[in-house]
Amino acid sequence: MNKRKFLKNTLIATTGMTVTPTILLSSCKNEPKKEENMEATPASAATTFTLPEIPYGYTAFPDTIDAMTMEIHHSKHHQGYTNKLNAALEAANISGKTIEEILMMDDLPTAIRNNGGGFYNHSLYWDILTPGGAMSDTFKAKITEDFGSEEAFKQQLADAGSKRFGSGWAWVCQDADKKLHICSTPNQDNPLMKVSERMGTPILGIDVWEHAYYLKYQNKRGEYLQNIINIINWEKVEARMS
Ligand code: MN3
Repeated sequence: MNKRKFLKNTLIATTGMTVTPTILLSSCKNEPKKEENMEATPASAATTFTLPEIPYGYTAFPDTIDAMTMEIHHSKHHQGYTNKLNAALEAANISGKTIEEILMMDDLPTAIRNNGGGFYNHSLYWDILTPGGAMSDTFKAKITEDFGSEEAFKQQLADAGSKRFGSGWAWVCQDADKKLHICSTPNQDNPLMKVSERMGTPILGIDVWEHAYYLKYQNKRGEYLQNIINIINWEKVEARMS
């Protein structure tokens, strides 16, 4: 999976001393900061994930997702999942793993399942939106091969979101055999988790929690889904394929 440009991880020592943040654009891995003087890094130093920035800002999609929804969703909901994930990792004494490695663990503790899922899912969601995106001919050929047509692919994706009872996510994933499929998970679960009905590598995720659309769409989740498909960054989705 292409993890580049996905997450920025800031590393903070937990001794009460905040070290200079290190931005790791090339990796999701929350390794301890490597100091020139290794003695400066306590052996017990835990690491934390940080909220990724939204490069296009909160006002990028006035016709699709209103600015207030964007701001609350990112600065409150996503920040909340991030904070609670960090607290849960510290409590469980888990460090030195990528978020993907964490989510693929056996017997995921509930707090890490919910908040780690929330951190990962929203990071993906922001990353694969854009004010203007188009599918490459290569990607169109791929979805035509795997779903029959571009229209069938988009309809299946919208159906996965609209048929999800309660809160959850709609996904496009890649199987080990490279084939794409669409699925849905409840709550903040995702297809990396061993509890999911169908595992796979997510390349696109759409949030269908009411907090993602309710201010603009109220109960019309289907309308939100039809519209959000028009602001997908297909180049980034394609780049996530292996
Ligand atoms: Mn959400």
